[in-house]
Parts: sequence; structure tokens; C-alpha cells
Amino acid sequence: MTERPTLFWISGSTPAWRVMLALTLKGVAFESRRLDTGKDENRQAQYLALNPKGQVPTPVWGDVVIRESLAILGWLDRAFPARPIWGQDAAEAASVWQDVALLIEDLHPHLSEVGLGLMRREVIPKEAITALEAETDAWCVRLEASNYLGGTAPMASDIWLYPALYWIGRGVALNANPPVSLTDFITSRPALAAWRARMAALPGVADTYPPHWRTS
Ligand SMILES: N[C@@H](CCC(=O)N[C@@H](CS)C(=O)NCC(=O)O)C(=O)O
Repeated sequence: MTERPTLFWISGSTPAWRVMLALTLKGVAFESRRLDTGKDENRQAQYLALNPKGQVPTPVWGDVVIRESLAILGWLDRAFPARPIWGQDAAEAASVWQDVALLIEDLHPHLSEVGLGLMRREVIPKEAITALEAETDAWCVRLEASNYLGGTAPMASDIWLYPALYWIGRGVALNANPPVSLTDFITSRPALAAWRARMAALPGVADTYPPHWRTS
């Protein structure tokens, strides 16, 4: 077994960012293997042997090779139990899972519709924005009551939400005339803005920001 896991990732991939964030928050040192999609590095036979879909993230640790970001977060907590991200006990674990399931079920469809629309520079239906705002506001109520969705420390729910929300900012940055209400999507929500700043200030988290977003 090699000492450190190796993480294969692509800059700007939300699932890969999620796993990098989990490794960072848990303080697990890892070898970073960024793949360049422009060079089809994720389509080479050697990588396809690890991940037949040619997708990221894929961590490799000795014989252990895992696909699917949520499964990876689950594995990480068992393989590296210090600084848990799925709660300290059974009840907390259920609560974190519940939040992750609800984020995927209730928030993700709206985030995807609006985020993808922005990325593709499409006209986004007003109802889609209203639905995203309503769902986001419901999560803000939670963040008004505690520092993190996970309570006093970030959990898998926070790890899921942090990169996902950057979709909106990234999409806005790519558009000449983005819908006005999306330009201050985070800053107009003080609890969300404070949470994101709190997350960003945790050791190493700022370094997980997709490198190519800094320049293009
Ligand atoms: N459900 C997977 C999704 C993985 C995924 O969609 N990865 C995308 C980047 S966001 C990818 O690797 N795309 C490269 C490709 O398909 O060529 C997970 O959560 O890990």
C-alpha cells in the first residue's frame, strides 16, 4: 500500500473538487494527478483501466480504486477516520446523509438547470431562477442557525454544497449579460456568503479552487 492516495482530477470538475476538498479538510495528504482533457488524458488506455468512463475523480490507494465522488467521500471517512465528514455517531451520520440526499434531490436540479444554462449562454427561464432562489433560501435558514450545515464543523453536506454553488459564479463570469439576480447570488444572502467565506478560510481550501478558472 502506497503511503498517500493519488487523486486523478480535472480542473473545474465539481465532483473532483468535492473529493479534493474532503481530502483537504480531513488533512489527508495526496498525490495530485491533474488530467488535461485538451490532450485527452482521461481517454488514454491507462486511465480507462482505472475509470472506464474516462471520468474524474478517481482516487487510487494501493489496490483500492474508486469512482463516484459520494462513494469516495464514504470511503475516505472509513480509510482515514480522523476528522470525520459523515458525523461522529449514528444519528449525526444519518443527519449528514439526509442533508446530502436533500441537496441532490431538491437543490441540484435547479443548480444544474441554471448553471448549465449560464455555461451554455442560453436564456434561462425566470421560473428556473425563482425555483433555485427559493431552494437556496431554504438552506440559508439553516446557515443562519449554525456555522456549517454539519453544525460546528463542515461535513459531507458542506463539501457537496461548496463547489456546487461556484457553478453560478462561474456561469455569470462567462456571460456578457447574465440575469441581474444571479450576479449577486451569494453576496445578497449574508448567511450563505458568511458560510462560504468560513469554508474558504479553512486551511488549504482556497488552494482547491479550479486553477484554470483563475486565468480564463
Ligand atoms: N457521478 C460522478 C460524475 C463524474 C463526472 O461527471 N465527471 C466529469 C467531470 S464533472 C468528467 O470526468 N468528465 C470528463 C469526461 O466525461 O470526458 C461523480 O460524482 O463522481
